[in-house]
Amino acid sequence: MKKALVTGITGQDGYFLTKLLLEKDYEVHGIVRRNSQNSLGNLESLNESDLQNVNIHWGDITDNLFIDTVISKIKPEEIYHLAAQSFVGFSFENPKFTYDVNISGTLNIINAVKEYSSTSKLYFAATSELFGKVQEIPQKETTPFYPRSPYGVSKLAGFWSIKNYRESYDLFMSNGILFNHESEMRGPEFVTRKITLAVAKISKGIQDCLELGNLDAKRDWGYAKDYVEGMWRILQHDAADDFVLSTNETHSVREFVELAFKFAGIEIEWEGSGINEIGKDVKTGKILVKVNPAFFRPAEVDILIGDHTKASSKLGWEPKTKFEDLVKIMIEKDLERITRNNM
Ligand code: NAP
Ligand code: F7E
Repeated sequence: MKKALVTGITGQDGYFLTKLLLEKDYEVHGIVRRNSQNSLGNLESLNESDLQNVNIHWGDITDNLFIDTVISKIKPEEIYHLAAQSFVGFSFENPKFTYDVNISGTLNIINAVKEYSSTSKLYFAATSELFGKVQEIPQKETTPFYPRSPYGVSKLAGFWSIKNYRESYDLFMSNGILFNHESEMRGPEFVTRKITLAVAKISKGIQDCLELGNLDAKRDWGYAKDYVEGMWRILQHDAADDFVLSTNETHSVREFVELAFKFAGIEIEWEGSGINEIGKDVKTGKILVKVNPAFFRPAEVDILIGDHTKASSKLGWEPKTKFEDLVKIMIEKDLERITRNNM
């Protein structure tokens, strides 16, 4: 039985990756930081038998003694390093914290592999935020980086640390440059889930209006379940390397909003522009969407669209879920949750 260690196991990707690894008969170990509720986050949505098969190690990735101990004890065949302060907006307000977790925390993992478990294969969760102010459309592995946030900068340090350790010490360390991937397990502060939660509540009459920032931002949005399959394939490849995973399509926040309302049975139309733009219910004329500049970022990533040709040809990876299906999955799950909680 192969052993895998997952950092960030309580997050969105941690949930889907754990399910995948258990299906593939791995012995799964996960790092969870202590919290006052002893909460296992998204892992609590696993069925009971799956949850019992996950070995939890309580600790923080910024604690190098803890990381050294865990990695030297388990010596996993595969390590998926997903833990991060992953919210771009928050990184502008808390850059030092973001650097501590995303840079020092990542260095702790990389260095522990070098010192105590050099045969472990390591996956690092890099990101399309490395491309930031894009230098090329679409973005692929050779596109120059131009991060636009403390989060992006921190992930750039992680990306290059992986590459540097790989080249310096001949270690199997790979970067997954993943474009946005979303799901019903997505944190509520990210724009897709913020939209589907609000639309579900609005359609059930328990919220009046949805306030958003930049409606024109465009993202290459895929489904997280498809992307964790790509992470696994990256570590099964015969050599460590860097791979873009994307859908190769881009859509605006505005399009996401329209579709989410459509799947909840509400047609909206837009009026005005800039901070005065509003989205109205076509039938009732009620204002359902407003722009709130509080959600603008000091520097924005205007457009992301990937090119996953390398992952397709070398790993046989393809995203399976189309944009419309992703929005439908998310809104249906939030409608179900809201209905259940109301009853
Ligand atoms: P997420 O839902 O925010 O999960 C982040 C995970 O990291 C959570 O389990 C969190 O634990 C954990 N964590 C944060 N700080 C930690 C610390 N100091 N010590 C231990 N654990 C810590 O993120 P995600 O969407 O699953 O993304 C997974 C990874 O991929 C992240 O590194 C993210 O930056 C990267 N990424 C995500 C996307 C995307 O679109 N989702 C795209 C590209 C790259 P708590 O539950 O305790 O908060
Ligand atoms: O923003 C705009 C916002 O916070 C998407 C992380 O997983 O993907 C994610 O980062 C866009 C931005 O994700 C609101 O300005 C408008 O342009 O959902 P987001 P993100 O910043 O793209 C990358 C690949 C990662 O690596 C990250 O870890 O939507 N936007 N109005 C808004 N965004 C939010 N959050 N809230 C709004 O009200």
